[in-house]
Amino acid sequence: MTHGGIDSTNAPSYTMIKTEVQGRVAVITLDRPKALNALCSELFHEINDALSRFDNDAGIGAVVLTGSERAFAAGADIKEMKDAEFVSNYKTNFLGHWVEQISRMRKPLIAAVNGYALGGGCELAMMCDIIYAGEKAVFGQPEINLGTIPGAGGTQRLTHAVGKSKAMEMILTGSVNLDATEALSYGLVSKVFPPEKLLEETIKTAAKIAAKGAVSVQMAKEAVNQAYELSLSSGLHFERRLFQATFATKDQKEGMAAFAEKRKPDFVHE
Ligand code: CO8
Repeated sequence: MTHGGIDSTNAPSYTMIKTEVQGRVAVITLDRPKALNALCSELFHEINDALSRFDNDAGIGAVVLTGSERAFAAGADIKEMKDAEFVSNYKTNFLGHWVEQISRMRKPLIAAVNGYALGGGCELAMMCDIIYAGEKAVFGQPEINLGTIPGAGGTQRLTHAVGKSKAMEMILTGSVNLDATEALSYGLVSKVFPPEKLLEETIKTAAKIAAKGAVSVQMAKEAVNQAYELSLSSGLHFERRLFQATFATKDQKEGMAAFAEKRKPDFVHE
C-alpha cells in the first residue's frame, strides 16, 4: 500500500520505533517502553534510518517525532554506555554519528513531547525544529548526576533556548527540570496541550507546513538555522539571497497569483 509516496510493503521492519504516514506527514514514534525510550544504538539507528527515508521521499513534507505519554526519551541508554572508554569513544566518534543525521535533515521535524525528555531525550527534542509539549512533559539535563555532561547539544541548544543562568542551573545541579509551563515561558517549546491531544495537534501543524511549497519551507528552515551560525549581516545576506531565489520556483508564481486572484494557492512543491 502506498501512502504519501512511501510503499509500506517495502518499509523496513523496525523493532524500537513505529512509523506511520498521514497524507504528507510522517510520524515516528519511539517504542521502547520498558526502558522509557532510552536511546540505545539500535533505537537511534532506526530513528536515523526512518528520518533519512522520509527526508528523501518527495511525498513527505514534514516529520513528527514522538514517544509515549510517560516518556519522550529518558536519555541515552546508561546501561549500554556505562563501560565505554575514552579511546574507543574517540576513535568511533561515540554518539556523534547518531545525531548528525538529524542536523542534516532538510525537511521540518517537529517533536511532540509527553513525559520525560531527559538528557539525550531533551537534546533529541531540541534537535527538532519545533517542540510541542504535553502538560506533563519534563525537560532536564541530569548527566551531572552520572559523572558526565550533556553530549548531544545540551550545553549549547539549551543555553540558546533558556539563557545562561537557567541552563547552568539545570546542567550543573542535574535536578532542576522544566515542566511544560516553564518550558513554554522560556520559549523552549512553542505550545502546550493536554497529553491526549498533543500528537493530534502536532500532526495538524505538520500538515499545515507540509501543504506549503516544499522548496520555500526548506529554504525558510535553512535561513532560520543560520541565525544560530552567522553574524546578523551575513545572516541577512543569506536570507535575502534565498528570498530572491524563491522567485525561480513555480510555487512563488502560484502563491502570488493566487493572492491576486483571491483564491487558495495550489502548491506543486517545485
Ligand atoms: N538508560 C537506560 N535505562 C533507563 C534509562 C536510561 N537513560 N532511563 C530509564 N531507564 C530504565 C530503568 O533502568 C528501568 O528499567 P528496569 O525496569 O529494567 O529497572 C525502566 O527504564 C523504568 O525506569 P524507572 O524504574 O527508573 O522509572 P521511574 O518512573 O522510577 O523513573 C526516571 C523515571 C526519573 C526517568 C528515571 O528512570 C531516570 O532517572 N532515568 C535516567 C535519566 C537520565 O539520567 N538520563 C540521562 C542519561 S545520560 C545521557 O542522556 C547523555 C546524553 C548523551 C548524548 C545522547 C545522544 C542523543
